[in-house]
Parts: sequence; C-alpha cells; structure tokens
Amino acid sequence: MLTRIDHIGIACFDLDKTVEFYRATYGFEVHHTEINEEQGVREAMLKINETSDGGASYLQLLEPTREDSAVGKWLAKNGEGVHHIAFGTADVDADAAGIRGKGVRVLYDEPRTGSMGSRITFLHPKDCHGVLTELVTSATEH
Ligand code: CMX
Ligand code: CO
Repeated sequence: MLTRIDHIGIACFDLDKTVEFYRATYGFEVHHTEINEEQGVREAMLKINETSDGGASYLQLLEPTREDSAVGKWLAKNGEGVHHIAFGTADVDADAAGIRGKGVRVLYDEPRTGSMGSRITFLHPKDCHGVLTELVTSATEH
C-alpha cells in the first residue's frame, strides 16, 4: 500500500547552487547527500516532514553525473524542473507487482538501490499521464 509522498525529484544543473536556493529561500537543510552511479546522479535529500506511516517526505535534488543518464538526458531536453514523484510503501515488491498487473510498465524486474539504502523502482511516464513515478521502500522499512 502506498502511504506517503516519499519525495519529489527535481533535476538541476548545479546541485550546490540549488541546495543553497532551498536553504536561503525556505530554510530547508540538507538531510543526506550521496552519489548513485547506477542512476547517474549526485543528489541531496532535504527532509520536509515526518509522515504518519513512520517515514518522511523529502525533496530530492538531482544533478547528473553523466550526460547519457536519465536526468542528464531529461535536463538537456527540458531544462531544470520537477523530474519525478515518488510514493512510499512498506513493500515495493508487492506494490510494483500489483501495478504491473494493471498494465502499467514497471521499469525494473527487481527494485534497485536508491537514496539512503532504500529499494526503488519506476513506472513509465507514458503509462502514468506524463508523470515519471517512483516507488520507494526506505531502509528502515525493509
Ligand atoms: N517525466 C515525464 N516524461 C518523461 C520523463 C520524465 N522524467 N523522462 C522521459 N520522459 C518522456 C520523454 O519526454 C519522451 O516522450 P516523447 O517520446 O513524447 O518525447 C519519452 O518519455 C521517452 O523519453 P527519452 O528522452 O527517449 O528517454 P528514455 O526513454 O531513454 O528514458 C525513462 C525515459 C523514463 C525510461 C528513463 O528516464 C528512466 O529509466 N527513468 C528511471 C530512472 C531515473 O529517472 N533515475 C534518476 C532518478 C534516481 C532517483 O530518483 O533516485
Ligand atoms: Co527519486
């Protein structure tokens, strides 16, 4: 069951400048940073609030590490902006299987590693009314 908005993924050209914008404008502080080579991103997670399912909601600021990555290609085409949304679930495997059964393309056969040791998969934006949609089970949930 999807129980929270886990994060909103925002693509940017310069992670440090974008982090500074969110700090100076809204007072949001960096909770975590990492490089995910498989996804081709350098990222910062800004925690917005805790959620009633025991998780939290974040902004995920994403800078590509290479031009041919998902975020690199998207930035070249669209410029900066909202890249994806992510719903949180205690069981990404079960939710991905259920959604696949409804005819929506799930991009990975097995969930991969996302931020902070989470397990993630994606739904194809063309099957989701133009929204690239991620499903996340956080490290504390799995
Ligand atoms: N949101 C909405 N539509 C998108 C999109 C996005 N983020 N990315 C691509 N599309 C659309 C394109 O506009 C294009 O549409 P048109 O054919 O109408 O022009 C279509 O999807 C195909 O796009 P593409 O540029 O040819 O890109 P690919 O098919 O190679 O890849 C996708 C698209 C979704 C399969 C790829 O981006 C992907 O695998 N994404 C999942 C992984 C990811 O995004 N990782 C980064 C985030 C990591 C994290 O959150 O931790
Ligand atoms: Co994400």
